Amino acid sequence: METTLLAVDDFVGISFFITSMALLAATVFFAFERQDVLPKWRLSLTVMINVTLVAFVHYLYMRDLWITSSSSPVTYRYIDWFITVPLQIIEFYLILSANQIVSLYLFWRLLIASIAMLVFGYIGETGLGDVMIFFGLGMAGWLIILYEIFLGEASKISQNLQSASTKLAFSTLRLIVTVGWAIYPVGYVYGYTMNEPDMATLNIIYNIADFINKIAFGMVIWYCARMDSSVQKPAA
Ligand SMILES: *C/C=C(C)/C=C/C=C(C)/C=C/C1=C(C)CCCC1(C)C
Repeated sequence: METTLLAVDDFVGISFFITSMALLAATVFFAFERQDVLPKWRLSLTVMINVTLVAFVHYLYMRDLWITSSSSPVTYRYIDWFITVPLQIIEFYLILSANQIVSLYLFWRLLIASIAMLVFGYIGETGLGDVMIFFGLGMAGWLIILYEIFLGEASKISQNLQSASTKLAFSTLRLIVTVGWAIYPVGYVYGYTMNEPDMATLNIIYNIADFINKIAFGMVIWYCARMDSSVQKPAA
């Protein structure tokens, strides 16, 4: 039956709803917690507040588009990603540079690789270019990021980190960018290489991925910031 409300069996719509509410809760949480950490972590938390807030607003639009028309909100989705993914990638730079001087070239390499990954993904998903060729180009962008954080300059800098909490933040976020981010290309391949493009499954997979990669990513930064801040507080 045609409905403009969330239907009980609309599992894609339900997944949009759950992720949107979780993003709202995460935004409020990070905003309050920001006051209670050492100043050097505050910029990282401010960036996370932006990530979850911008994503929350996009989820309201994506959710409505899906619930009212069952169409895949690909443009809203990519506008969200174009804002939030570079912000998350910048977190690596912020975390490293809170403790030592880091070259600005590293910042630009990470930024450009993440934007390239998304531009190619958008071209592939919207049919502006061949779906598999542009998938491959998008994969190359992600692999450049992985190279940078596992073998390149970012990884070398992280080996010299003195602070245990910063070390933990770097290595856990790196794990999220490897395992958590891998969910997206899996969704893409599943969504577009079936006999019929499967937009319901694609959107459920992307919604789960966004839940993990935005909220857990922020929680890792928050946890490490708190750990650092409580260690350095004078005893009461
Ligand atoms: C908050 C949103 C996040 C963290 C989105 C991340 C998106 C990706 C890691 C997308 C990756 C893709 C590839 C690696 C290949 C091409 C297709 C994409 C864009 C889905």
